[in-house]
Amino acid sequence: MALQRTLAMVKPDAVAAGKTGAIIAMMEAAGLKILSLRMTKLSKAQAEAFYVVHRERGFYGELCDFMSSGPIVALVLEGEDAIATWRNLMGATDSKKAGPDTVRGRYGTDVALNAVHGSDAAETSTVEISYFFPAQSLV
Ligand code: FUP
Repeated sequence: MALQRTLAMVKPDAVAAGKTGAIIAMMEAAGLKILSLRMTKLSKAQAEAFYVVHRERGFYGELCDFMSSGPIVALVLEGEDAIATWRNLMGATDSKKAGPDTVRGRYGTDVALNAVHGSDAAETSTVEISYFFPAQSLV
């Protein structure tokens, strides 16, 4: 067990559907502590930069169009094994395969419109958090 931080995002589909509050309630119920949060709208260029590791994938263009299609809510979550805790709570990438008690199972539509994002490793979480939150903004 290790105290970790992770970047979480409520994606444009879930923000537009009015599920931000319900999703944040799931985070808190899982014991994840919110260190910071903010709503913003990514430009296409910002979405492309955030997902640059996927630039060779066939879905990259659609992913970046979707992620810049409306407001998102970015959060820094902290807790014991926060990265795995949040990813388990998110559920499978394809919302259709996600468990019924997961965020994607409840609020996602498919593999593209999947409601939430979470960092996948400690190294990426540091980079992803700094993308949205300057160090001094973390409570
Ligand atoms: P995850 O870590 O579960 O968010 O999934 P990935 O890092 O593999 O993918 C990042 C995002 O790319 C997903 F959230 C949605 C999008 N994606 C697709 O649109 N189609 C795919 O086949 C795979 C991923």
